[in-house]
Amino acid sequence: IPTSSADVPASFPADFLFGVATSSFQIEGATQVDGRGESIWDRFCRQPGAISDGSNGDIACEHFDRLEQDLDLIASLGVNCYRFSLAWPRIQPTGRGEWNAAGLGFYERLVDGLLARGIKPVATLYHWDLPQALQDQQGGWAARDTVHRFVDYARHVQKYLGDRLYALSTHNEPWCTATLGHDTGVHAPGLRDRALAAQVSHHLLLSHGLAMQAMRTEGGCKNLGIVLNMGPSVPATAHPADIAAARLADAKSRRWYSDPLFKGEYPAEALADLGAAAPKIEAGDMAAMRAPMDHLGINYYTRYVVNADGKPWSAREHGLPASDMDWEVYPEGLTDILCRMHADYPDMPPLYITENGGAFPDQTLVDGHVHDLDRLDYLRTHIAATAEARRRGVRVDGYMVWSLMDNFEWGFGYSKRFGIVHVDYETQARTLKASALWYQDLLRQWRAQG
Ligand code: PNW
Repeated sequence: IPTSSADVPASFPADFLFGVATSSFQIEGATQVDGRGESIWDRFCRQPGAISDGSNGDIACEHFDRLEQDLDLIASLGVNCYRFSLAWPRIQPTGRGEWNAAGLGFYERLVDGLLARGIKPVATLYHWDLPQALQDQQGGWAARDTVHRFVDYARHVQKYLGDRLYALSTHNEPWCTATLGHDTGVHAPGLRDRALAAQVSHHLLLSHGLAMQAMRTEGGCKNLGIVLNMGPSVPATAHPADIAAARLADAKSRRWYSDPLFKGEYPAEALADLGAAAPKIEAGDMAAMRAPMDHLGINYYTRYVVNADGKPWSAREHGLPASDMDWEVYPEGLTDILCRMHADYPDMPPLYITENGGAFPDQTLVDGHVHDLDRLDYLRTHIAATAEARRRGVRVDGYMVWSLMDNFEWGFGYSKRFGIVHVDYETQARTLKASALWYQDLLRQWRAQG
């Protein structure tokens, strides 16, 4: 096992956040326990063909029933923070009205268990598991009323849990909810309508801004923000058409979300591209989205190579290193995107890398160890890329590996493994992979010099 390069631990201050990340639907299971309501992902999984291996989240990693064991597992890694999400339908089964104390109780046990182990809880309110009732009754995020339902939910969590959370983010990757959920249809609720997706993105950003306001007033957690997925969009060739396409792709995916947050406007070229499919915006919406934030979470996996003809670009076909998702392994892209955000938005709060990691096929050897040297190398080079951005003056205050353990990878079911801990889905046994042992060792070295 290659050891961490000596200079990397020295690039991170003693108060840097080093953690691992998960989300509720991907690990919890127990979807019908303690009054949890149905979520749009429970329903989507039952749609034939929606999930490549035909699986669902009913059992997942049984994290709900293995909470104490998993808390010990997290602590054994030596991380100082843990990023997780709360399942809205556990806390409010139908997304309106009645609160389910037993549901919130689970997250209280999780948070208290982290604090008892000296680990900072970093929570996300919405990592895609919308109460199905809101979808059925009003079309979910397509309806403006869902914005207000989310604000109520955010206020409730802030009131009962906020003072115990180190950081609280509203949404995880609103681009995925809007585009994958409502335009390409590969995520729940599985719709394909470009105009609808644009309206959903507007409601997500608005719900973020209004929830920020409500949570400030409520008091509790004072470190509030949002999590966006991004990577550099680069032209496939030097042809002007490809260059223009890459610029537009960047405006439609990254700046569509970050411009409203920090400039109070949508990028003009993206609005022009949408034309009649542009969202309906009411007076005051853009100002609300710009609510001051205390952190911005960035999820980085790869760069995006863009062709003018819109054809998907395969890293593998180009002979480039790629993960099991066919996402190019490109650590420089992380430094680039962090520097780009720093340059674009002078008022930006401190950044956390809230997700970074890779799916790689399982390599279990006879001795029972998982020698995931590809993942180990991915993490090593991306942590070095984070150090490089810091060296160039970008304020990055945290880094969290996606993921703590193998889990339900959305449309791919259990066929893609992102964990630094291996999960045997027959026995639910957890085994630290080589990447986890390496991360443990890196954190040991980093603590030793602090
Ligand atoms: C993120 N894309 O999802 C999510 O936050 C995680 O829940 C997920 O497990 C992880 O990344 C790995 O996929 C994404 O198609 C899903 O560009 C798809 C895309 C990006 C992020």
